[in-house]
Amino acid sequence: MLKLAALGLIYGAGVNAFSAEVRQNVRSNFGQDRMISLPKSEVTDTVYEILSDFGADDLGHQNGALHFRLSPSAVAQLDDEGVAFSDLTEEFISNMEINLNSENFVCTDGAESCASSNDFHSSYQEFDAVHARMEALHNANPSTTSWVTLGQSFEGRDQKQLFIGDQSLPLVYYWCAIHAREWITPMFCTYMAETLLDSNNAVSRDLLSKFSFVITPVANPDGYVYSFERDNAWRKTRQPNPTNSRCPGTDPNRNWGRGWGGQGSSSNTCSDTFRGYAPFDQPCVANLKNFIDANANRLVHINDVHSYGEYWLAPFGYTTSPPADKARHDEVNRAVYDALLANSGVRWKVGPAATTIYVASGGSLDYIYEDVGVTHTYVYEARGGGRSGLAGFQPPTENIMPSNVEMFLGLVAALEVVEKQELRGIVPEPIAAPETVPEPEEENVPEETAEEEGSSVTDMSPLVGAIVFLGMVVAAMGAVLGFVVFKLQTQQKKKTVAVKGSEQMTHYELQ
Ligand code: 0X9
Ligand code: ZN
Repeated sequence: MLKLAALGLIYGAGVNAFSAEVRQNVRSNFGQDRMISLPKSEVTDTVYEILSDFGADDLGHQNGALHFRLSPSAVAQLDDEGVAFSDLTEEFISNMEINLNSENFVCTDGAESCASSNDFHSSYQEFDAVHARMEALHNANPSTTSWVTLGQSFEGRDQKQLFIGDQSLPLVYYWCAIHAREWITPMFCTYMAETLLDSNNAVSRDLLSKFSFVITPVANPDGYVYSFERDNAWRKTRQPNPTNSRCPGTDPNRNWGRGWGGQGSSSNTCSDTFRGYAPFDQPCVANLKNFIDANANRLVHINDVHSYGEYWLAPFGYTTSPPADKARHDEVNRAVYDALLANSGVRWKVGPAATTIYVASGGSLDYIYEDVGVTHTYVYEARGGGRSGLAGFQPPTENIMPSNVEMFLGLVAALEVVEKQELRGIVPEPIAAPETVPEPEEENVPEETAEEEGSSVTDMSPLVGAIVFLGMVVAAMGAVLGFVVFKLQTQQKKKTVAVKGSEQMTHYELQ
């Protein structure tokens, strides 16, 4: 708690508006704080309480370890408990600072100019520039898109959505930056919209014959703006907490209704995982919820895009019990894993959130999967962090385009399975526990498959394109009918199957 006041001073010191200097001030002053790496296995309830009570700054997670910034007193408390943690390397920490101070790290040319630049994906982009980019896409594609306001954030900013495609088709919803500091995510949301609207891209044309899309590029507008103007490590919303004027904000991924208040969320207003006073008491979360509730019968795939660590996470997040649809999730997980491995040789970690990273309650995953009944609900965690020499939620900007491209490839792979399962009704057999997942053979990994920076998803050949087109016409007709029938069949069945004692670890954590 003491530390929180100190942090407030560090972050608040003389900082009024966004500038390179501000970012530098914010991040380069760690004071006495320690940056530590804590193995997932060490995060017991007691440890979580300590981290929560001392308002530890959650710095993300990677390779089975959680990263925190801690005050000396919190460190002493962990020592007393005999917790085994290590310091993050100097290199890891210095990468964070170097990145933030590098030239053109954030586009500062003004929203319109940033938005219309060919170099849009070469810098991180502020809130207005992201929205201007999406609006321009709508203006260029007025008949196939709409750019609408989902609702307002606590501070009155618009939370917006771009609808793409024929809205009578099953709907796919992606949103980005529900966590403010995850700057690489709106870059993906904008890239996703651009790629889907690229009429020269046969893959996108195929997707748009089967699905419609909606994209919210900045789901937590107040936090996002604050992270550029005041504190690039800010994660939460900005809504004040009446019980503690020193620590505003709620973790919008602990504020959803399913399992709210449970493990992996905090009642401490100062914590980065403060859950709020009640489910959905954050307008930006309630707006998402209301939209999802209202469109439950046409949503077939939802992704709440985060960073960092290169993960694709499925339900559940609040319990390690496997969900009823585990076999369906596993088929999607495997497809995403294979696509990303083939692209770059990187083994993304995929699987249920609770067993793949950590148990966390009140996240979007569980509410949407269990309460709303959208089977294919996932969390994407973009690249960043120490892996590949990168650091933090805002890795060097050279990563933006490769990140965009790889995540779009994952999306395409996921939708191929979603289409098979949800539109054509072909579902995998449940797999008996304990499940064994074959490790992909190294020789199957193409050596030179990394996407060129700036390239888009590979187009199909004209011949394949013609065949696909014919297939599409037939498929599109069948898809709508098949989907309606399928939804009716499955709407009622989304309930937890708590297979107690079977810890089905089906994430491919292969390093
Ligand atoms: O903790 C989160 O909200 C997500 N990770 S992040 O580093 N971007 O904050 C992961 C959410 C996955 N869901 C659960 N584990 N419940
Ligand atoms: Zn996040």
